[in-house]
Amino acid sequence: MAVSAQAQPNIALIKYWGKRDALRNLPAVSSLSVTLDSLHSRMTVDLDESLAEDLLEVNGVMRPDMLARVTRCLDEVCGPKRCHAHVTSSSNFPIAAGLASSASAFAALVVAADGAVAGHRPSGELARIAGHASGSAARSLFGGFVELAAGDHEIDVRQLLAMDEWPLTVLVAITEQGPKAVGSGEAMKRGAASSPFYSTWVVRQENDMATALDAVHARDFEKLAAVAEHNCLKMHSVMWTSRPPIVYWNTATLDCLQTIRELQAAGVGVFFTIDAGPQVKAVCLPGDAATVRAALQDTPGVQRLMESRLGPGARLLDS
Ligand code: 2P0
Repeated sequence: MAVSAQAQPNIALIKYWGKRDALRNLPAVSSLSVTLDSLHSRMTVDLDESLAEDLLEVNGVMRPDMLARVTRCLDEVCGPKRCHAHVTSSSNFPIAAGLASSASAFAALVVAADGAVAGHRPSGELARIAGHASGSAARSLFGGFVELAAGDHEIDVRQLLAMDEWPLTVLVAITEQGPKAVGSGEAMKRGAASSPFYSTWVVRQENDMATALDAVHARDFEKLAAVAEHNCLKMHSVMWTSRPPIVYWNTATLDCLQTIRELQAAGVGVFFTIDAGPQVKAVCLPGDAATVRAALQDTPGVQRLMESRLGPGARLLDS
């Protein structure tokens, strides 16, 4: 029987960048994110005894090149003796472009696969399994504000606030639609091996996490804004100082930052964050979202804007 699940991407406000253990895909640092609502990935897992191999279809196209990670993840959820699966995936936003498509895809995959074997695992356990496939996917198992605590041997993921406990709006300014030149796994490896800032990045992360956790619990937007922007720029400093350097930004990325600085100076409740890609995410107080939207729409190089409230975690869909 085919089982389907849906998950939304999450946007890290305190970033995951670097691995403690590449084999088990354990993050070097803790992270904090918000799960989105209107962007989503849907995954259907059909375990089928008549299949001779796993099949993966992404947005209507067979993708054998993306199959290995999916197969490993299915083995972990369903056990190595499972029959082969036909996996169908669709997303309503560009994939591999710094919009956390692997987060929503693998979060949806573990939930659908667990449903296919009636595993009934708790979300925390599914988060760990999703994290082995893609570090950020672990956070999309939960909605609202999510903390991922990186331990020496495992991760612990939990919801800090549900989506309606501190409603915020996220605007995503798309400045380039194509897939990125360097994947984040390779970029993290390069940063750890060659950036002189990497060790400082890792050491300082717990301070940023503590500040952000305080800000979230106090619903202190300005405090969260300051630490999130600082953390984002530190992560990009590690990328820029990697050898060879990794610069995901384009001129429109910088223009968006300038727009957000001008809005902040005018008292608008907004801050930016940028992931492994050129898109700018503007996190806004809901009452200010229309003003931010208008300003970003007028910013040169912005091709498209997507808007989302905070959303729930990964879940099964009725089949
Ligand atoms: C994050 N990113 O915290 C950071 C910020 C991108 C920039 O997690 O290698 O695709 O699969 O564990 O989860 C993107 O990395 O990396 C990411 P893998 P993933 O959202």
